[in-house]
Amino acid sequence: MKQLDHTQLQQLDAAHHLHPFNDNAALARQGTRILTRGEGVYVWDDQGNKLLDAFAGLWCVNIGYGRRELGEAASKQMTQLAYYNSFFQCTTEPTIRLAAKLAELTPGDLNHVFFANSGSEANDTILRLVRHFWAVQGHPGKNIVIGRHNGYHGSTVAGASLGGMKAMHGQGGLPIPDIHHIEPPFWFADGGDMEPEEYGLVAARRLEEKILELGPDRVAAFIGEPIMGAIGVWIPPMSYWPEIQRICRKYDVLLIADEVICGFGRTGHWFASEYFGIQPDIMTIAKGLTSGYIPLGGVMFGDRVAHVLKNQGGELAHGYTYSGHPVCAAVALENIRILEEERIIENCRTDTGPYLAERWRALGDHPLVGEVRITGMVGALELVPSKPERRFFAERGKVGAMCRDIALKNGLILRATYDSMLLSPPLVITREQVDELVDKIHRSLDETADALGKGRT
Ligand code: PXG
Repeated sequence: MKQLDHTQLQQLDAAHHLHPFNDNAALARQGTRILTRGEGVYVWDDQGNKLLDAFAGLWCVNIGYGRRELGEAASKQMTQLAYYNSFFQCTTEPTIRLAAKLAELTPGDLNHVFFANSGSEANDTILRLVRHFWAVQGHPGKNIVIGRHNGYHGSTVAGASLGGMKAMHGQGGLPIPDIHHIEPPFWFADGGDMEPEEYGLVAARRLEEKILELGPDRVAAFIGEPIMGAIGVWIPPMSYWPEIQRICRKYDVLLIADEVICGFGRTGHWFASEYFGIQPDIMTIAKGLTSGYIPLGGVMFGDRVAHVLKNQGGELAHGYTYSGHPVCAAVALENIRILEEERIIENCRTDTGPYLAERWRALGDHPLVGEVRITGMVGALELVPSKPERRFFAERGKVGAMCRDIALKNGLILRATYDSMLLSPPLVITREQVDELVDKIHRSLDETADALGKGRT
């Protein structure tokens, strides 16, 4: 292969590659960053910069970069049987083993999996199959799914429709019919004078109002991220999810937890549903399932839904060429083995997570930080114009982008949504690396404050 230097690669990228979630014209002018290697919590770019990835790629590299075992598992399976489908009365051993393992790991009676290749696809599967679930039982009109404004459930037609991102709805004529949205729980902006726990109940009861408005015989399911990730790590009060569950049960509405970000340890528990004390009927999984080493997503179904789909639905007219891909399944099994044997999630819950939380919370003293949010290893800092008011900057997103760029210059990858600085490091981060991360963000906050002419700590 011909050698290409940095500039040549950037030029080819600008000429031929449309990047997701980017202003592609601006990116082409600026030139994309080219990552070359990863080890633990660090990645390197082709300019030799070493960066602490406080975002685990895109919320997914839970076991950290550079684990040879996953490459070896993929290589072994590719050599033995690179592909076979799960259509036509067939499947493969890793696929079966993974299905059984997921049934064991996920809470309650989520004992059945349908494999997809991403979180978006998994949510497309859910939209079709929950409607099918009600239709085959004689309720074709019970087909509305309720999501939340500012929720994120992926970029496909169903995923983006279930999500509540206005900018996404604006591209492609979404949402599709029979999807409705309620306001999400975000105490910082919406809680007023209420205590967070009281506010959690108020926010959850918006679901009841919406169900009654639409009619319980029309509402098939409610979908939500246990913690809303992409919009800015909005962590609901503990009162929220149990109340949502109570309402779903009362009106026989299926409860769908989209655990694409939260699943596989992000909160210090295998699944956030356990942390919040709920038992969903359906769960979306992806990202941490393979720690991002290979694409894989899936839908976990509880016994009730799965039994109807199996016994009353006839042929399931749904599936992807790569549903249950043996190489992806082999990598997922190896990823789960590492998570279990190295007690990564347990360690995060009992040691490194609490340490990170303590150091992260201390950043709340900074004059720019109006709210600190964190659970396990997912968190955010809400940057504000003036404390202690809970108010956004007039021009939203400018300061967040500034802080993100300064952090990058300081060797730290952070994501900004508007002016929320988001945290989601690999779960294997050590205490020393937590110190490095927090020191770097502290310095970046100071430099951002300097640039804005504000005080520093
Ligand atoms: N559900 C949730 C909760 C997600 O966070 C998806 C579904 C879709 O998964 P796939 O694998 O199809 O991407 C996601 C993905 C961001 C960002 O800007 C977040 C995601 C994807 C892209 C960008 O934070 N999450």
